[in-house]
Amino acid sequence: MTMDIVAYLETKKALIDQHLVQLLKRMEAPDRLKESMLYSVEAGGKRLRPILMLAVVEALESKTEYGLQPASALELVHTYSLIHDDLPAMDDDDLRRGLPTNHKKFGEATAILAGDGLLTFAFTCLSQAPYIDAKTKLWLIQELANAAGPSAMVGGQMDDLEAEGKALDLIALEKIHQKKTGRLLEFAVMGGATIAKADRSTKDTLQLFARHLGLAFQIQDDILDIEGDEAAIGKPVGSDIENKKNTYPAILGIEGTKEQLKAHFEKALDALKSTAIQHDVLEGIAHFIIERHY
Ligand code: GRG
Repeated sequence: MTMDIVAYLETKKALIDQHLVQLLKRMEAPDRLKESMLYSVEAGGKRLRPILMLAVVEALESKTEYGLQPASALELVHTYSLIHDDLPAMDDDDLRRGLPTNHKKFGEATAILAGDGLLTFAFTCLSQAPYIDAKTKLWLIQELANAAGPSAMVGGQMDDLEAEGKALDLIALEKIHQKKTGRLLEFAVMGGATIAKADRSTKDTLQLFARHLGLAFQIQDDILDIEGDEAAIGKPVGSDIENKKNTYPAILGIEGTKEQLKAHFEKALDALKSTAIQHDVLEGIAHFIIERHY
């Protein structure tokens, strides 16, 4: 990974962080709810999804600012999913991003409302996104709702809960991940392509890139659970296995998992390189995703 991509990620993260805080500070809400929503948004995170959206907008030679509000809306949805995923009724986690989880800090009721608030406010932000024409806005609203909703992220979470303790095969596991985490990453890429008004064939190729990248992201997440730095990812190493979760290493072993990671990464890059678009930054982000330690 070159220093250039590290600098790119830092610059874009700062831009998104600033925009997110500005949106939330201007939002009308009871003080405690706002504080709780801001707590999780300001707790950090890599901002991979919004950065990916901005990188696609830029790779297609459109303007960064066109993507900023939709990218922020996407991060709000992601943050809501983390708050709810950490709740006692779900993963029951005490730490997230190295800090106490939202419910540990504010209590369960406020954490549930903070998640609800972030999810709904994301759509307020999207509907008010500047520079975006009405047709594109409608597409973004529909697709973000689909990617986050019962047929994708929320449905994938349900499938995952129901699969706990059962032995899944690779196809079933991939299907869950595609729904649970893949579709939101795919929205980052396809949202960026739609904002930048990419043609059909570029969109189709970018979709292939996004699907392989999404699986590579999830596989790396599973590898980090086994090999990762506990302090950096904020959950005990190996906790997914102890909790009888279905993971790539549980099905394929660690070496098989690494082979799958490589295969999806290479397919993602092949797709990217087959388009005529500027691919250096997107390639750098793909490298970051599979080489990350947190
Ligand atoms: C709606 C309750 C509910 C859940 C949706 C996406 C999801 C299901 C839950 C998130 C929990 C989780 C740990 C999923 C595994 C992969 C993942 C999404 C990791 C976190 O994403 P990163 O690495 O996190 O982008 P940061 O902190 O950088 O934003």
